[in-house]
Amino acid sequence: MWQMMMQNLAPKGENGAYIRPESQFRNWIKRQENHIYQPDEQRYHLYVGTGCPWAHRTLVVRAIKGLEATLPITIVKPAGDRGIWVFSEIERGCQTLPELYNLAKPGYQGRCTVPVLWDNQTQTIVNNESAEIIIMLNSEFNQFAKHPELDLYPEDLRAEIEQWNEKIYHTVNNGVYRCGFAQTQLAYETAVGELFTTLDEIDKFLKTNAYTYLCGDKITLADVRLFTTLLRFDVVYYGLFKCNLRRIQDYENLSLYLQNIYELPGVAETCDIEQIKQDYYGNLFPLNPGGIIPIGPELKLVSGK
Ligand SMILES: N[C@@H](CCC(=O)N[C@@H](CS)C(=O)NCC(=O)O)C(=O)O
Repeated sequence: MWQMMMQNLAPKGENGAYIRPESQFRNWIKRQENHIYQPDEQRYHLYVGTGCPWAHRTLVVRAIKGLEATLPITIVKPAGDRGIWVFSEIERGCQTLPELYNLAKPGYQGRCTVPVLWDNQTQTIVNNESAEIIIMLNSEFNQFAKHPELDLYPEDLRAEIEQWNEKIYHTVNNGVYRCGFAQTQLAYETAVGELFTTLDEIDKFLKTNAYTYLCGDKITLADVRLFTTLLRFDVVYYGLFKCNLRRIQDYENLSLYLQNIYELPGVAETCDIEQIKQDYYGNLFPLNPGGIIPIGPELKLVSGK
């Protein structure tokens, strides 16, 4: 029974390793003549879930670029018993996120994930891949942003940023899910090994280079992507996903790094530790059938809401 439930929650390959499905809406908002999706004030809408680290990336970039007035958001809630995201109030005639996906693409069969970048004008989903949404939010809305000067993806650092992204996506962002959703001992041990190899490496790297961020003294999209996973690490992944070789608190440099990003203006407001715990522990039934939410740990570094 556990295997049946896990298969529904987390598709796996032959060796029991978790395989994340590809996001399916991949259009781009561009400042370009005759392009269908032009940036504009309040033309687009962002759907996010508080627990979700991928959606959280978009909230962090929205906050540090100062795009709150330009891009309104709706927070969806997990309906644990059904394994889907639902709205607190009817939204565009829909009660659930799958209904919204169906509005965008009737008969849609894929996973109905957050974040969702919705276009009010054409009434469809522009993009549901966080890695791409944050690139658009960084560069395409500068005429409306409070901080247009802040470039999180500068040309001269792109190769370096992408190098970090590739490693961190596989071993850390998706790595924690590969630990938590593994369906064999070997798949789990492989994922844990890779996860902590990267964390050890980054901790050492920050120290050796006396860097505040992954690419030096300026925050980039690589940091945003790492941040949302690190924030959840000690409270959720360490326990629920069995990523328990070390905590982020045990890493001198990584914990300082996490704290520095948390303290950037606007970022703490996007972090709701209690809700994160609730969303994960309360809704991933096969991993925590009783739905009991642990009260700890006491966080030394991050005093979330
Ligand atoms: N690659 C996607 C992944 C998004 C994702 O997996 N979101 C999860 C929440 S953490 C979700 O909505 N899952 C619902 C489902 O798979 O049915 C992205 O980065 O945007």
